Amino acid sequence: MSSRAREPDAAALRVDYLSRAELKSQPASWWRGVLGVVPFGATPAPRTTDDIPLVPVGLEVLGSEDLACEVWQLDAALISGRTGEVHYRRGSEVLFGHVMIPEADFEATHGNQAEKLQRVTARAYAEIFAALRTLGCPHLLRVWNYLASINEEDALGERYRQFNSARRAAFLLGRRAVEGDVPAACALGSAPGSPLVIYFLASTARARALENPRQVSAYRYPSEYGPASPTFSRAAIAAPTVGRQLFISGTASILGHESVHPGDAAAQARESAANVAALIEAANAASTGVRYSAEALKYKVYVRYASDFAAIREEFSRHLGSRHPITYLQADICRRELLVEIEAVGGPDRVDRAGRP
Ligand code: 3EB
Repeated sequence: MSSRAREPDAAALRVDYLSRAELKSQPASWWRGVLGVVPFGATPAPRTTDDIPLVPVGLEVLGSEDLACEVWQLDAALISGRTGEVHYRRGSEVLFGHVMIPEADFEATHGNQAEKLQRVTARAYAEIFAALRTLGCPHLLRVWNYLASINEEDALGERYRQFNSARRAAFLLGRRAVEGDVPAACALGSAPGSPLVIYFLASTARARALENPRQVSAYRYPSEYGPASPTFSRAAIAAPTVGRQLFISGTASILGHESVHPGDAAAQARESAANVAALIEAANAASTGVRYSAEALKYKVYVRYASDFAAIREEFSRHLGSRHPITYLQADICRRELLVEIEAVGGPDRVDRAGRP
């Protein structure tokens, strides 16, 4: 027996992608259930009531702006607040938060000017971990990282690699795992001079981390990709109390640990879609009583060059299904040869009664 319903005891966390016009037309009663809004695109951010987090990532939208605003919602009584640098809004089991710190705040007064990305990253993660401790919501489920000029090199090396060193050190300092039980994540490049922006979902219950059998775990990447491995899992399944949503991390054209199909955006999109399929299969193998499918997920795609947008969209329409919401954004990907990256989130599309506790 199965039904389309969510589990009856779960406060349903969900995401929707709306246009600015749709956002503007919502009544106050709707806004009460909003955890946070991430408005992509160049036009001015929509006004939210003052206490709903609005995350200014600042990436450009490619194609239609109909799905430009990412809106996280929870069917529960929500409260907002700020602790340290973290703005948040939460229900009893789930918290949405963000930090935004300009690198200019960390202009070295002495020593190496290039250290500022590492210092700002250390500070942002220390703020997040302190907030999660204070708020009693310790388990990071999903983290979105946006940093300026991600592929630029300075005296300390490529900025993404510097970010990885600082992120891993911050996890260790916060007494957190750096392998295995680590959050799903993505890390994308924003425009030069943009602040470091991190937003995240955390919960009172531990998520289940998943890896992709087609890829080496990112936390075990060899040192040719930088002195410290990235700290993220390939996907995470939220606890039953949150609704068992599947969060697929930023997923690119990587097999093993190597980038494949350099210079071919369409082939990279196909390989990324195959990696997403492998993760859905891994999620189903790890779950009893629920079933995930590509059709029930919502997607965000990051495209390095706008000139590849049409070819990439064509591939994802074919491999994921054209009926499904995909928001396309222009962003730099964390390895220079990668032209596209895709992430996904969604609840199980089938809950078997037998699987319920
Ligand atoms: C990769 O698989 C591509 O550093 O948080 C994907 C997802 C990527 C997350 C991160 C990086 C991150 O290595 C890049």
